[in-house]
Amino acid sequence: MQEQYPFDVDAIRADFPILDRKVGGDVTTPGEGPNDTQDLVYLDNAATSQTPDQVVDTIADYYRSYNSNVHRGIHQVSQEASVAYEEAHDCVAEFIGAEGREEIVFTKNTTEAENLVAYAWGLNELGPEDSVVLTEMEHHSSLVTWQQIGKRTGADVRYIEVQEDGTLDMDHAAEVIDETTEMVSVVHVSNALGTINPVRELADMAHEEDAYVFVDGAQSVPTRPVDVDDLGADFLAFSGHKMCGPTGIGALYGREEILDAMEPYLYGGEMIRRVTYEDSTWEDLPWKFEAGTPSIAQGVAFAEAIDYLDDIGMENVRAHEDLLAEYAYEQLSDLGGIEIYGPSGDERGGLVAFNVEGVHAHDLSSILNDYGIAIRAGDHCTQPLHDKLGAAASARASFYIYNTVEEVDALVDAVAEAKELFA
Ligand code: C6P
Repeated sequence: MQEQYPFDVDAIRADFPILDRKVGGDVTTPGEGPNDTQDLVYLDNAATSQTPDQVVDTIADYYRSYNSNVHRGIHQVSQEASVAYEEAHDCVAEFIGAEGREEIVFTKNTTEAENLVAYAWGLNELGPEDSVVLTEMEHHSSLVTWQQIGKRTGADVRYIEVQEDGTLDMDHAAEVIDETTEMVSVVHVSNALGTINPVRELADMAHEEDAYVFVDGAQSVPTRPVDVDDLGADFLAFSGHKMCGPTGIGALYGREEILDAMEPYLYGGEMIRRVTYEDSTWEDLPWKFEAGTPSIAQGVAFAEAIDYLDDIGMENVRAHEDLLAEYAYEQLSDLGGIEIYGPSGDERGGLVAFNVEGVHAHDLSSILNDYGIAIRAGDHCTQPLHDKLGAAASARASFYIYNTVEEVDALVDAVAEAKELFA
């Protein structure tokens, strides 16, 4: 099967020792399950991807060799940590086509990046005469955040409708984005529907009205080439843990002149230039937005994860995602009695959310767990969208660089068994 892949998947798998472990469906101390006999089939990558040895080694090397606080010490070890941490910003900038490190703020994750802009920009700039436009498929990290900022500022929060086929109603977008709109916040690839949204088209509409565009890249940056200029993004947020990096680190891209004009989000050490008892001034970008001791090891390892993906090539990552998602879509459709959410073909990213007639998604996930197959079941932090779909929950398989066609077959076989069981 290897020849059908855009890169050597066996070689990639060798970098992820966790993929060799066995599981048995029990909740136990890690590695001590009494029934751990099944191969782990990890299809929960949209929640968190696995971490290659290269990234794990980078974290260990940091703690073993140059662990120190950044931007504070004159001593050599602190200088080494500072250089590595700063260069990690350059690496992220280059990966998404930003101008430089000034435009990259390290955050805890996508959620924190969304909150940073909502608080530092939204609370200061929005009022009752303004509107913020989201889509009905936004993740809670954007939806709840702007909803609450709307309540506090009086700004109207509007939603572009999702159509039957899981794509956005662009006529409706043209209606709701108007002269009152100050921000359009859109998820690039939906974590629930898999839909790849026409961000550039939405950005052009937004910019026509002098509104900013915030792109939630949590599912797109890990899985395809993303360039902020091509997208027309003023802001872009993503998380390291969904792209071979560690947890606790993510990035906010912001256009330099916008970040420059924004108030800080968190106050404290690291982000100031001069402090008196009466007042304070702020450090240069991006440090103005990175108060306190940052996640240094995670930041350095984030850059290593990006190097790892760059070596594979993001076009190849996308091709691999497409191959597995299309195959899974076809095979699950062929089973019958399965509702698959979101569009098929070109407009879908590398995940498939579905429900089996008569089987609750949690039951399905639990049965798959007995076969060693890890998927996600729930509302995927998109409750209003699930209300609209008329489903309390859905099952979701999501793929990454180390997944194989055989693993999709294992998923489909286990879903077929579950169908039989509940028939
Ligand atoms: N989605 C999923 O299983 P954080 O948790 O901050 O790293 O990412 C938040 C987030 C924002 N936007 C989108 C589109 C996302 O998919 C996520 C995370 C996970 O789908 C956890 S709910």
